[in-house]
Amino acid sequence: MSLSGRKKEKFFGRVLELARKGWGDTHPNPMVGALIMESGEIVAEGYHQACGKPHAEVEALGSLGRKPNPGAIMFISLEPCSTHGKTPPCTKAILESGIKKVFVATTDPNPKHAGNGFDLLRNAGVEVELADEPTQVKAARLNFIFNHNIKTGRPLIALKFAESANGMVAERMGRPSSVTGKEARADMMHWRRLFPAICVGSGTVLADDPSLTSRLPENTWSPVRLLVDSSLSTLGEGVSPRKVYVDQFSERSIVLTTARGMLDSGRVKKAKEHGVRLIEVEESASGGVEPSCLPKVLSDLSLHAVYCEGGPTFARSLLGSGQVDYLFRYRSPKLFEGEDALPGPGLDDYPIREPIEEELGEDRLVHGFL
Ligand code: AOF
Ligand code: ZN
Repeated sequence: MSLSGRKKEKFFGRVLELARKGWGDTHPNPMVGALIMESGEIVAEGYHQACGKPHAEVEALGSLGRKPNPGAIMFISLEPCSTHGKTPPCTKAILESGIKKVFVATTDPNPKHAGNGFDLLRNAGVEVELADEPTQVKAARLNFIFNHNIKTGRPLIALKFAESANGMVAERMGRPSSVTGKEARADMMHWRRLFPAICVGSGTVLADDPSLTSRLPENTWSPVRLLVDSSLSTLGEGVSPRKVYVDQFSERSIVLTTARGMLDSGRVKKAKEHGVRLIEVEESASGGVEPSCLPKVLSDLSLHAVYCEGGPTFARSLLGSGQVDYLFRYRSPKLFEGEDALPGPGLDDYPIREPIEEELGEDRLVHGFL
């Protein structure tokens, strides 16, 4: 049975939708979706729910609950794995199922599998067809965190920044201004849910007392919250307890500080009282936390990616140290033209590679690699 281009597009669209059901839950694994089609109809679906759990292909075969009919076709958003990891190889499951035709959206960049899954299936007589170029690009981009991890062996550091049309962050220093509208803010919540960690500087914790959670209509979730605070100022005397230290997710808050911060016994004691963990890292030449410590801190905590937010000082220090792999740049049509307007980190100096542009209400988002 041959499938029309439109049908293929529809089924590839569906496996990508299924893959996205694992949004934020699969690290360090990729998000993957799979479906089984018989006589032009979808008869089973599955997706990878979490690392250590069955892969999408196995989920789809399991949900069918019987052997696929002769002529059944499988669509998968990623090349099936070919070796034993935490779970058995999907190529084996496909061969045992008797499925003779597989459509795949993109190859697995994991060197253990890249291309091997295709070879193994083809050598066993299974027809394998790769999606067209735009679908391949879309499917690969969905797993930009996994791809970065597997190719570089490093966590992915992303920076989010929202600015006015003339590159300002606030109308006035020390007073948070609303830069973007509700659509952009909802989008940020969605990205917060993808990343296993979020990171801000002490200035933001002091000025805004943010919760740094992902508040979505279906639930509120908290990434690991990394708070960069060289002198533990957020735990200072007279500072009322910040939300990140006392809310229901406080055990997910970790402060990155310096030897100087650790010398302040009163502040260290306060951290202990809140049950908040402190990690001592290197001090930069300017007396802050050295931004280049971030990849190691993340790796030590088994965090594969971080979503950095916060003010222009923090953003500038991260960008300046060359630590940012991926940028989310939100721009509002507003102009903050007053004399007191607070300038952003000068993002025009950081061109975005492979940009994706989105319209969010009145605002625009461009995101991509640096
Ligand atoms: C697939 N389908 O749903 C996923 C795949 O340790 P394991 O057994 O979970 O294997 C993890 C690797 O398998 C991961 O690094 C990636 O290359 C691939 N992920 N492959 O066929 C899936 N999640
Ligand atoms: Zn697999």
